[in-house]
Amino acid sequence: MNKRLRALVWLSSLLVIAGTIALIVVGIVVTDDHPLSTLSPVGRQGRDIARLINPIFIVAGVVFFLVQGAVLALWWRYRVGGSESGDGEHGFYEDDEFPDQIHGNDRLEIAWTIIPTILLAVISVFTLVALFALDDVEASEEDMVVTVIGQQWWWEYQYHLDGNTDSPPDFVTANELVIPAGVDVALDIKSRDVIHSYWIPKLNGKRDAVPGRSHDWVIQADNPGRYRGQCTEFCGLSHGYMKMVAVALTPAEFAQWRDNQMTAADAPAEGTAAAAGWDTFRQQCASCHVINGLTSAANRDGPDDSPPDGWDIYGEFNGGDAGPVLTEELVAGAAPNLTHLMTRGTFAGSIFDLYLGAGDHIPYLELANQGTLNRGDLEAWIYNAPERKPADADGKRGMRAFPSLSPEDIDNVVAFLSTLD
Ligand code: HEC
Ligand SMILES: [Cu+2]
Repeated sequence: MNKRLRALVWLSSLLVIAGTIALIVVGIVVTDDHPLSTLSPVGRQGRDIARLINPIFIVAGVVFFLVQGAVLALWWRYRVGGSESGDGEHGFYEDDEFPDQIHGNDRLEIAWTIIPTILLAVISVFTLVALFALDDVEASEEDMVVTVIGQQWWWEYQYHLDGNTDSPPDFVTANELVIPAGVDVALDIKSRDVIHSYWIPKLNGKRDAVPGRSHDWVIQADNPGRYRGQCTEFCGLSHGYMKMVAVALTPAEFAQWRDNQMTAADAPAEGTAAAAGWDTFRQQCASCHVINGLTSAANRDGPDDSPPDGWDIYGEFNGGDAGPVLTEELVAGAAPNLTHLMTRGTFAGSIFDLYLGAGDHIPYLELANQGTLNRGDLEAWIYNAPERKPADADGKRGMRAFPSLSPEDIDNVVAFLSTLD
């Protein structure tokens, strides 16, 4: 073997070893409080998953090092030393020399068939047990159910406090799923357009949102906190910007949040900037956005109680027996309900913070009072949303741009939105 080739072999082996070590180090660093890490679960279901994958990872790691070790050992033992250093006794061979060749080894072959079979059989038993446990999503009849609806490219949540998903929801919100800590919360996952997948890695595995179907899921968070998520089924242009947050509150805080969500908005006092903003909103925005008490889904331009054909007052398309009807026209169909916009920490598929530097420092229920509004991103969004988050060019997805709004109009609209807490 010539010198250059030998150097190459050395180099690539070193790279493999260094790469493996780097991966492990990165893995360890990343698992330490990474917002989207499934390796640091904080809920019952997340823990069940971690309890399954951690031992498998260790077994796989042992197998990896045994196999790689054997490869390296054999390579070392039978390397060709070349005439300059070869002595024939320490695994060195001359260039044209070969070790004794053998063909077949029954014991070895049976062993390396049976051992992996046993390993895989054991793993599959534990996997099935975990899968069945995760699938056990029976909620009792009266328990709250949240219908989660994916659409390009944000999430809607419809809260059914009595657990009855056949009746209209008690209230509707977007992107931030607020739940009480410490209890199982039943989700009913749907889609208004294409397939999405709901995933809050610290709380549970992912569940697909499939048009025309309804998938049960359940999540639980041990402690209050904000846990990030991401749509994990490629769903078109802005898939990467389709994020969400699960917010767990203490049961008392949750009750407070829930009661507030059920209140309707009031029209701003006459003569204020907010009133001027409401005027603009009524003309430009109410065709898509619902604000309970001020607009309805029906109201495609001004307060009105009767929804247009095929729509219910919650902005749900019901022209059909059940579920969404997919036509070319079917648009993701709805826009976020903005009644309590200011109580959320993020907006637009949770890609922007609604408050500057709020992080976890401001208690969730105090965001609207104590937070400093992220005006820059909010105003830029209202002025030209597609520039911040690409939407389909056909105008049937996402929010359109409003190039005709003057800076003053936008200030007024933001003043109006600021009243929505
Ligand atoms: C054509 C329908 C449509 C119109 C008209 C419209 N929006 Fe939107 N808006 C949307 C959709 C859809 C989203 C969600 C987009 C996303 O996150 O990708 C959205 C998102 C938003 C959000 C973020 C809400 C959240 O919780 O994430 C705000 C704020 C908003 N719009 C304000 C406005 C204002 C103000 C106007 C009027 C100037 C307006 N919208 C007009 C469709 C519309
Ligand atoms: Cu998606």
